[in-house]
Amino acid sequence: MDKDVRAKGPGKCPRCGMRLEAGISDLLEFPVSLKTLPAPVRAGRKAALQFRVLDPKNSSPVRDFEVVHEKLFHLFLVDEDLQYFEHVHPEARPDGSFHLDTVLPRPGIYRMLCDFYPKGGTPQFVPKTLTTAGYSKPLRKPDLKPDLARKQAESLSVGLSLEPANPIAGQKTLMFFTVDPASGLEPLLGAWGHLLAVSDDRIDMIHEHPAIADGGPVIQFNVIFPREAAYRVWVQFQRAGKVNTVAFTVPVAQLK
Ligand SMILES: [Cu+2]
Repeated sequence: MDKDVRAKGPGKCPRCGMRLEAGISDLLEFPVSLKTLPAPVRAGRKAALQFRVLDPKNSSPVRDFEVVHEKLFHLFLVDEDLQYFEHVHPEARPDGSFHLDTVLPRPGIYRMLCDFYPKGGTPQFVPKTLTTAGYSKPLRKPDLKPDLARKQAESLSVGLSLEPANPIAGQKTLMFFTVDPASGLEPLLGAWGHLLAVSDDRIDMIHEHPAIADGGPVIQFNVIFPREAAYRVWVQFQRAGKVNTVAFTVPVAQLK
């Protein structure tokens, strides 16, 4: 039986000929192994990162992935201070692994969010951690001050208002981003925007797409911040062929 074979309607499996059964994929976590060259990675030098997704049932490498937002694998990379941010797409190799050549700018502990959808599984968001060579300082929290001020990026500026104004952990926060100018706004990787929220202790990493957007100036994301923390929130919008990335800091309180 080929568990990874999917069809929209009834029929036979193209591989083994068995009748297809209706079903819902089990919610399973797919582990990701990360190898680097060199190991460990040295800050400021070229490094190659190799990601391999493993089948949780038999630990064999997964080779088939669904395309999500035009890519097979999205990777978000942030540093300890939550100042450095990358949203990149490691290249797929025939053996199912994904490769990225990068330079991590400074020594430290980097957090990554691997976002992919194994065929026959469910969408996966797997965080990984990488420490640069020789770095031994204890884990620390960056000192993040609330920052909701309008930001200027390459081809537009971005404002942010929140509802409720003081977000509560575990409850839905509506985030209204207002872009100026809005003319020439374009979808970026199949969405009107991309959002990554990371808690100041770097435990929570949330990747969201707009709940409401139509190419106009207001782009609404609905986010549930899981815990009381300061969250660094990056958003990306494309206008006139340019990708704009800006960051805000949103304090999230406990329900009183
Ligand atoms: Cu996205």
